[in-house]
Amino acid sequence: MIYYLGLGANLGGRELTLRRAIERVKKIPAVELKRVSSFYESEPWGVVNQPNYINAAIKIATELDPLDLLDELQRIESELGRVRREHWGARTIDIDILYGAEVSHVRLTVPHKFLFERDFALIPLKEICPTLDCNLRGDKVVRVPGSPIDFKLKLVACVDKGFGLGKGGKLLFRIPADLKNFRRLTLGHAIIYGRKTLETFPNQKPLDSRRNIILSRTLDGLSGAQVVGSVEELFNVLNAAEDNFVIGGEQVFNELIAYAAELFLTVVDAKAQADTFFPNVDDFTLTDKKTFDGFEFRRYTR
Ligand code: A4P
Ligand code: MG
Repeated sequence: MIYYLGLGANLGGRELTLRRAIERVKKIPAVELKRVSSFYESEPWGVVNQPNYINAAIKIATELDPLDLLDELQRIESELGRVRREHWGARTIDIDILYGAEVSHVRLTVPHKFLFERDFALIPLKEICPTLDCNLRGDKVVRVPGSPIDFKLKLVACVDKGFGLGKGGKLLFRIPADLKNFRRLTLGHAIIYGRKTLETFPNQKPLDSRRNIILSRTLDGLSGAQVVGSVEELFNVLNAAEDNFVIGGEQVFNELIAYAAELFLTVVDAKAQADTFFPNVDDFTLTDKKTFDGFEFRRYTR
């Protein structure tokens, strides 16, 4: 089942709270985070004497019963709220189920009962659900920086026909034209990868002429690379003005694909015995394809 959630914060570090809430939704078992909107600022709707809000929408796929999903979202609200209550004395995050399979229950109504009266909810929702049919009221809702999608992450991988990535800690293929293309794409930019991918590099050393960022909970530090222990930390060190390439492996792709703007896939016309796979790309559109003998370069965008 697909659901679109609306998030809002109006106290404290609003952008950070939203990013944390999104990461927590991503970690709910049986929930797959598919897509994240930009962040938008607006004046409080329906209430006065409150600071401005920042709102966002996210798309998830889940097998959870919608009431169990609501329980999980309320748990996240109280976890993030509880930390803040000491400082601010108020709840600082709202997570509503905006849209998706219809629900009519005393605890839950989907679509959200005020969805179509609130531009602050509709504008981010429409960004990630372009087929939504709605009329805006013309309220002032301004796109602001701070969303993880601002980093325009680009995922790069070489896969087989079944989107297999590797086997036994090694890449499936070493195609000179693909390696050349990878170098051309990433040179001079930031590359983000996991510890297992580091181990596939020559001498297990960071790659030259690129800003190397390793996402790892276990690695302490490494010369020639910056190690970050979480996605939250990654977003604190990334620069939205830079090109940020995510280069693997499976776990890192799974962590970051929902935040990605583009995918660059080399698809080899062969079927290998892979044990790691690139995530599902259903939420992207194939926008460019160049076919060569035995492989093709594909570019997907949102
Ligand atoms: N509930 C029923 N349907 C839903 C649904 N689709 N999603 C029930 C989530 N919850 C749903 O919500 C109260 C009860 O609604 C829940 O226990 C659930 O069983 P709550 O979040 O505990 O309380 P609340 O925040 O007072 O209600 P609500 O409706 O979420 O608040 P609002 O209406 O979202 O108001 N202005 C701007 N610009 N941006 C904002 O984000 N937000 C609010 C909060 C006011 N003004 C705003 C914004
Ligand atoms: Mg709510």
